[in-house]
Amino acid sequence: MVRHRSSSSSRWRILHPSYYLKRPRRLALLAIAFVCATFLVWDRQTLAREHEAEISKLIEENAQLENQLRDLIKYAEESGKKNSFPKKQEEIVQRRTSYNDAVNMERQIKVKEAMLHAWTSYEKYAWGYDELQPQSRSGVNNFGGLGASIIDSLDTLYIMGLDEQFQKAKEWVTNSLDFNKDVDASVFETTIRVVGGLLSAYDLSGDIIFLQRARQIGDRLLPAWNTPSGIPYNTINLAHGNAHNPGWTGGASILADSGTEQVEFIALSQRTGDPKYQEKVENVIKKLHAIFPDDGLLPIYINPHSGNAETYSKITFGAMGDSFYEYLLKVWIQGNKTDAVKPYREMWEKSMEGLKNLIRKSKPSSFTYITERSGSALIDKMDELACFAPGMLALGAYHDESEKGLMYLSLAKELARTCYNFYNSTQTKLAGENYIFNEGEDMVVGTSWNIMRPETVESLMYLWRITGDETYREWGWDIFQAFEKQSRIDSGYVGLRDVNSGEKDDMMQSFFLAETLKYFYLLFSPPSVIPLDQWVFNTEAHPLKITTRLDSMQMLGNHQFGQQAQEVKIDQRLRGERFESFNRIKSNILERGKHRERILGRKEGHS
Ligand code: DMJ
Repeated sequence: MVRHRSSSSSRWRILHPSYYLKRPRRLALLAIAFVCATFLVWDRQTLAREHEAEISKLIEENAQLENQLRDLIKYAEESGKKNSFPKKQEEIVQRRTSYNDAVNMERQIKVKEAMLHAWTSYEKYAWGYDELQPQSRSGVNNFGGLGASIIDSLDTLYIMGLDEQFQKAKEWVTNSLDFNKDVDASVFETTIRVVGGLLSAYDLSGDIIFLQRARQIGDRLLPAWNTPSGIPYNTINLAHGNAHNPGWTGGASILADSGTEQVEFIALSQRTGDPKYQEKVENVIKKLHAIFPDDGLLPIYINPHSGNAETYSKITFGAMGDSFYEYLLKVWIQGNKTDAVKPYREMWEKSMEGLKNLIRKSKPSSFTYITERSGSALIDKMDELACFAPGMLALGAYHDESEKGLMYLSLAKELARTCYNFYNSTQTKLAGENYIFNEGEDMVVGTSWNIMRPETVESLMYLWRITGDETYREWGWDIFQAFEKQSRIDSGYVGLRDVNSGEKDDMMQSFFLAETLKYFYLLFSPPSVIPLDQWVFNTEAHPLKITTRLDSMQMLGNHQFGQQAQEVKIDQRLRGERFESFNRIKSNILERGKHRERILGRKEGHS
């Protein structure tokens, strides 16, 4: 025991300074060991620093190479312009964006954060209502009390990967959504927001509850088409099914309100196997085809009894006309461009010929704009709503590899420049509701409010995807920043009463979440996120899968074997297709996430 204690105390002696003072050689050895260790650590740090410098040099070189590659692609595009059709250009964009694109990734994240802010504000102050009034921090029902903001947001949440929020919205749709409302609802608004939103959620997630719900509301809307001509009444009581037109139209049906249900109701038939929805809405187009003028431009009022156009009413690509023209093109795309849907494309092309006659140039800056027509007189006024047209033209070009397609694309580019200037020319950098074109002063704001509409951003998204020109993304970023500056408040996003004074209103429109923020997000995403050759967006920006179209007879045949069986069959087919494309989208998003982490990791390493 004694021996043990003494050996252990002798071991600890080496830690005492007096031990070394008595042994100078050991002290010297210790000093040398200390110097060597310090040198080693210092050397490793130097190595790490050199390594970092090398990495940043490599990143720089990589960026230079990317620039060179972009120039080369641009050069190839320029030199092959005559034969380079939009589709090929989208492939170029695809390749290009697979390279490091940190700026757009950061922008995409900012947009996602904006969506989260809008959504959580709605969740906190207006859950279950149609829309949020951010200043009063309360909800309001403008669309029959169907929770329009929730349904309009489903696909945006899904695409942005906001899974928790999507699940909560789905639970609400499953357990709380009630269509049995004794209120007059707009057939058009309910179709594009609710039917469209639910079908898109179904196509994206594959969850049958969304299809069931879409079918329930579709059934409640159907009586609106029971008119002598088949042109629908635009308002319907959701509980009782009695339909009529609003008093202010003088009994007429509105062109856009009657010709913008085709994409949704055709999709509903295709997915349920029940032809009744598609028959009602296609009959409308047949009736309009019968009165279609040579220039393809219809007045905004149609008589639901005679089926004739009210020729006293104006012709416009803005309010009340707009999406009728959009759907002629989109039904053709949705139907896989087959013979069954060819008449839609033909009608659309006719309308585009008519559109050319409405085109004028401003003075002095030569901005291309779309006039309105009353009788034979052209009115030099353009709605911001008409800024969907550049996107529509570009989409038409994307699906038409001919000289005509290039003409559409070139008109689209000119109009997009005008629409961007609607934003860029105001004090707040947000566009007014419409513009008057006066000789000598280009454009001046007419109606001065901005309700955070999506049309310009929508067109920028199409144009960027189809041409690969980064200018469209830069313009979009300018507009996004203006919304952040002018419209964002603690409790959501609001519109402006006046785009020059910046005075705010008290409304967060559901289309801000459905469309404006979704199109911003897609503008900064690679084109593989909801690719244009596989999806078609309804007019409320709800993407629907392009599927091989069954005609009514095929559906009826299938129907006899049992509606439920057909639903399951179609559901399985769609699920297969969805799986395939969503696996692609998901892996793309995952890849981008990893890429971003790597970049951020590098950045942190540098600071
Ligand atoms: C949306 O409801 C749709 O885009 C519709 O086609 C036009 N109006 C709003 C957005 O501005």
